[in-house]
Amino acid sequence: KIPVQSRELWNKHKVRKFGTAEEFEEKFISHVEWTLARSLYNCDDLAAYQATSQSVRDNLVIDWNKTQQRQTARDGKKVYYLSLEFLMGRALDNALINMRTDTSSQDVGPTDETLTKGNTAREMIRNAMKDLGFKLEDVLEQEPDAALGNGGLGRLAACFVDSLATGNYPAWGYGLRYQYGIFAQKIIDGYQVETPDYWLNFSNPWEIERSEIQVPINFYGYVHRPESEKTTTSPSDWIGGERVLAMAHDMPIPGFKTPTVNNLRLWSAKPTTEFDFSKFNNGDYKNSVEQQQRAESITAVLYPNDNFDQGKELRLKQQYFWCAASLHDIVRRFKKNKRPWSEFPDAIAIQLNDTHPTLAIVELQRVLVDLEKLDWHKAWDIVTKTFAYTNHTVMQEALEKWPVGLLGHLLPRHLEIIYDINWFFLQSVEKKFPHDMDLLSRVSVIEEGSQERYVRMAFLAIIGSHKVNGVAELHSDLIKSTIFQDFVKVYGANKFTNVTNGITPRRWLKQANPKLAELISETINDPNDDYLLDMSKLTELAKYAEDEAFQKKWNDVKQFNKSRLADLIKRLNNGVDIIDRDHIRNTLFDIQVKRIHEYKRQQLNIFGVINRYLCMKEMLQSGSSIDEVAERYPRKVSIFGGKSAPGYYMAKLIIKLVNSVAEVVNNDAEICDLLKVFFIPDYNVSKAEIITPASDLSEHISTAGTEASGTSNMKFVMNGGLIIGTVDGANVEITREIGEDNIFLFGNLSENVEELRYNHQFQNTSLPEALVKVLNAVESGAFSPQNASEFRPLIDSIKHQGDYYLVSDDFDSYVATQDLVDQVYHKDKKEWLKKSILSVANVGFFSSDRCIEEYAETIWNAEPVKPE
Ligand code: GPU
Repeated sequence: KIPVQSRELWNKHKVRKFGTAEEFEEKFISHVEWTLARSLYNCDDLAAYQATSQSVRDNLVIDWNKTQQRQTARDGKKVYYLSLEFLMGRALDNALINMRTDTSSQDVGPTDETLTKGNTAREMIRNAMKDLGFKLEDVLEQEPDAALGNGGLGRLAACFVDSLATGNYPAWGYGLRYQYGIFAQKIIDGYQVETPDYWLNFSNPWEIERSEIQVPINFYGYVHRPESEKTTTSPSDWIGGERVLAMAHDMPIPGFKTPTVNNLRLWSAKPTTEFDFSKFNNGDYKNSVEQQQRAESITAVLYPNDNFDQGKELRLKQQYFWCAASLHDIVRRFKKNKRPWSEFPDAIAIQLNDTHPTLAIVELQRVLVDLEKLDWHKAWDIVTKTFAYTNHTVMQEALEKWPVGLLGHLLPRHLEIIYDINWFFLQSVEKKFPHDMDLLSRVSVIEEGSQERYVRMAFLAIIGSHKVNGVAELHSDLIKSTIFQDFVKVYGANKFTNVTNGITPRRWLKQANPKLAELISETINDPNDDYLLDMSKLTELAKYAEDEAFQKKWNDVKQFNKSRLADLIKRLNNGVDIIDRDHIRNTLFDIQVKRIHEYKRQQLNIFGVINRYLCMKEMLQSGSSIDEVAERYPRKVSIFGGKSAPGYYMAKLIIKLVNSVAEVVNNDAEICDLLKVFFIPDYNVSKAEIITPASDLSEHISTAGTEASGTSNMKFVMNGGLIIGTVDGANVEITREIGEDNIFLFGNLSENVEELRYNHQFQNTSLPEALVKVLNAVESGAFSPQNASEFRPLIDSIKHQGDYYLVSDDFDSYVATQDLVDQVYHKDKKEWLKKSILSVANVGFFSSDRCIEEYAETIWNAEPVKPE
């Protein structure tokens, strides 16, 4: 504590944010000299990126400190978002956009008042950088993505922390600081090759290492119960066997147009400083040191699976390490206020992003019972009022379950607690539904298999939470009628709710699509971009949907973005330009970028492309002119991108097929560049920022009932792209919001999926003619002349293995809908542009700000802490 008489001196030297270009320049240069120990003579783009980031970070840290003080003083309910993945992407441009504040009472930092009219903090820095000899765009390119996530689930967490800060919620994210994020994808000879993601190679200016915050975490060992304590529900001692330290790294999360800067705390594993002297004395110094170094492996790498549970011990270790460290932190902060334990759920809400943090439920129960000596039932009441759980999938292979043996070995005390939680739960079920043994075994946290018993993490998460939510309406209905049906019976339907996903318009509109953002703010007369906080303002655009002058401007923006993507593709294609720039306005950019998964059906897309190609060739063979072909199959570029899990054979084969088709189609002179195919390697957040604004059409074509929500569908719509999609996930609500005239829906509905699958298994279903031709071409080696059988497994899955994802059932309707897309795009541009404008006008619902407000009101009961 600083003595009162010293405080005056502190205040005299109070740190200040930069507010003007000149102040920024001064900061920048001092960081070049002092932080980087460089100078005018050796400051390259990378150094400029680092000095800029350090300068911006200085501003953020001032607000970060004030925010934390304010939130502590106000003592409102705090929200903790636990996620094993935060797919943040780059931070600098986002910080520049969010930096401007509205409050003129802030004596420092760029505000609407200190900036020239219509200017932004980003513009100010751009100009300053130019004066310093740099181009902002080139400097921004230096930043590696923070790629601590696989796909939608991780990106959702990133959008959420942005909206939490923007909405001034006292909220922290908790995650892991992986040394390697999701692997970098290289495409070699058409195959995916994984290489490590060295994102921390150069120092990371966006993290603040809190070396003073180190939490000891135990694994293994055994449980000791004092003689006086007879049962497992009474306080017990867990004598841990292995100990590592969790060290905190904080990332400041700035809100948009608010001085609120929240915290994302990521843990990394370090060896303890306790030394094993017995080993040392045995002369086993080297071994002892090596064992300690292994601690670091816990946070070495992100598991690269999406929608799939692999069940590896190290993954379970990661989960406990992270849950235990985060809870320790949360409990420590709560205890400072000396409030009674019963008020814990009034002070704290913890949201579980999928089942990955389910052990936090067990850990809090352990802390309360074993360490704080609370009565079991009082403790459990606190636990269940604190947690809420978000489910992101209904697919069996993605639902986490851990072998009892493995869990009990790693966490012996936790397994006891899980058994007790289950025992009390089953007792309550038995009371409500006497003698229903089937029900008891169906809802038990323990799955009794013939071989091994498993802990079902989703069931544990439901039992330990007061709310369970799905991520889109259809999905939230589906979890109630399928995987969690029995729990609806046990708890009633009110425990289950829906919060439809959202995305942050700051990154996905303003940052990714500056031209569109500019056109919007100019058109709706909103020079300070307030629409980014209140997306209902976008409905103003509807007035101009058929305005020809406006349509032209709208289209010009799209063409600009398409050129930007074409440049990227050229660069990724070793400088070879496959897109004819003279015809770019009449070339439909058809994009599917997301993780490669059979359920997402990239195979349906590429089969559609092959069909188109075969039809074009057929026309030519039967004597049609190229103009006639172009009339029927107008210009199109089919763009794919996405990573496959390294061990996912079928997904990798799909990638190879796309690349093989590209090779043939792109080099077929006969079709005169009317069709092009490209696979964008290493799809990530920063590439998505270029790709998304450039789409005319994007594909969201999962088998109905399999995609919980999807979020890239929202991003594409927000950028004026139209969608071809199935009646699945958030596509349903997108249709409702933007109107069914403005989306191209096709395919079977989720209620028919079961029957269709049954038919494939037990009926002789025939394949559509067009699909047969496609499969025959693939089988003949048309795209793999050296190895005709290469794609056999893909064909077999449809022809002989029950076509689980119903590619054949949706094929004809997919192709017909693609024909309709061509019709509108090429024959009725005005209609197309109208659809595009109306889509953006009505996309407001899908802002993650709305989504966070719903969580706050219906699940957390938390309120914003507004800055004065
Ligand atoms: N999702 Br489960 C992932 O990205 N990874 C996962 O392991 C699981 C779900 C996705 C869903 O597939 C997607 O539909 C949803 O939009 C997203 O989570 C966010 O809720």
